[in-house]
Amino acid sequence: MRNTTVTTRRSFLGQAGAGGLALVSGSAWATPTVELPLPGGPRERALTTAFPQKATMILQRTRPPLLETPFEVFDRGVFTPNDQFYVRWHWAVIPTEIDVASFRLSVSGHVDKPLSLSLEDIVDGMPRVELAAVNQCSGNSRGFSQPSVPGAQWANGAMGNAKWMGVSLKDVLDRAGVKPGALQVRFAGLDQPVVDGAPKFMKSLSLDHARDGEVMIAYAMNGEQLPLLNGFPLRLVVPGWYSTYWVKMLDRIEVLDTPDENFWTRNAYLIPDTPGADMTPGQAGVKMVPINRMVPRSFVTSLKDGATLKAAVPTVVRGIAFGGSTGVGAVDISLDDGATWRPTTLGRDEGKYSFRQWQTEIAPAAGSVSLMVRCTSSDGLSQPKAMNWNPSGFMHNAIETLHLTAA
Ligand SMILES: Nc1nc2c(c(=O)[nH]1)N[C@H]1C(S)=C(S)[C@@H](COP(=O)(O)O)O[C@H]1N2
Ligand SMILES: [Mo]
Repeated sequence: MRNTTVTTRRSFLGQAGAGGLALVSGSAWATPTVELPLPGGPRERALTTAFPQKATMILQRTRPPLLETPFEVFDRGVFTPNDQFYVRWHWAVIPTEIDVASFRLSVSGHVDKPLSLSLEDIVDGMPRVELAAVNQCSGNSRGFSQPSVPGAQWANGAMGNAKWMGVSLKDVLDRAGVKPGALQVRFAGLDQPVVDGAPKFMKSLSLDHARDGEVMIAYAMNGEQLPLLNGFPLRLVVPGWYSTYWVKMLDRIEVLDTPDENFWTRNAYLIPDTPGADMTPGQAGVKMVPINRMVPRSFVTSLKDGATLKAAVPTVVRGIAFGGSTGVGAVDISLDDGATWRPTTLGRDEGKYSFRQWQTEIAPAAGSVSLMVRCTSSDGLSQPKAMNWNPSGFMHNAIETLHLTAA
């Protein structure tokens, strides 16, 4: 047994000994609010501290929980603290307690040797890997869709960056021995639908993707166990891909020799097969494909929209960016509605799938100022000026503009 807090069996046992966690604590709902102006939505949202292992979060929905990260958290550093990392579940039947001694991860299907792995087998018996990666919901920023679309009305806080620690999915699949003819690998967790017959949440990856050596089964984030609501004790991490594939409370891996026909892989999480997943509302005959790689994004974190700054005096502006499925090549800003752009200084590189901080100074003359920020990935992909639209509000990544006053 290794002697670290993160990985010893004792620390997992400690969690089980907590006696179970109510998903919502009894504390009062009368909470402060945060301004979250979305087109057509209420201007304000409730803040909550009622969820286990979570500090202040924006309450989008209680059951199943949808909790958004307050945006100012992203100004504090490139790693999003576990206790303010966003939360999203599809079904409300989520275990509130995991018995870490009896928990098993099964690997079955088209393999030579089906496996049933204990947490000890995984944590202490396999090579450890570590990787920083952004976890972003496909529908992050959906609340800005115009016309509006159904689904969680997220602003920009359905994303977070963590240093994930675990084992490589490839190592686990190699132990089981994938048989020739295998096509896909399907993942499922301990959560269950609320009504009989409703489709259990499951997602699949192609076999090649599952074996790329980067997809991992994580048991820790930012040096601690996963919070229950972020998938304790194990979750899939699919670097560079939207979080719908990052199955939480992972307890079942199936190797398939036929394409996965389950609802969540086949029918849900589809995007138009067009540049930027963009289409016109009501447009017919658009080919839909499963959502996959993320696209570049960047944000100002040190100033809020509507802020006033001193005219003609240098003000430091900083924020975060990510390249999507590859690294950040450059982050540029514009003070003239995108006519000209100038580079910012990038912060420390924590790896190509991580948030990266950027910083620069501006000293605008008195008057109103619009500040635009644009990330270009290391593959040369840039954020678009106009927001895309599709029926699920997926893959928003338009250039952000802050309206400021210099006085
Ligand atoms: N088991 C399970 N895993 C899941 C989901 C779920 O409903 N059940 N939702 C997925 C979606 S759509 C998102 S956006 C992420 C959210 O991860 P987080 O709650 O850790 O931020 O979990 C993914 N993994
Ligand atoms: Mo999501």
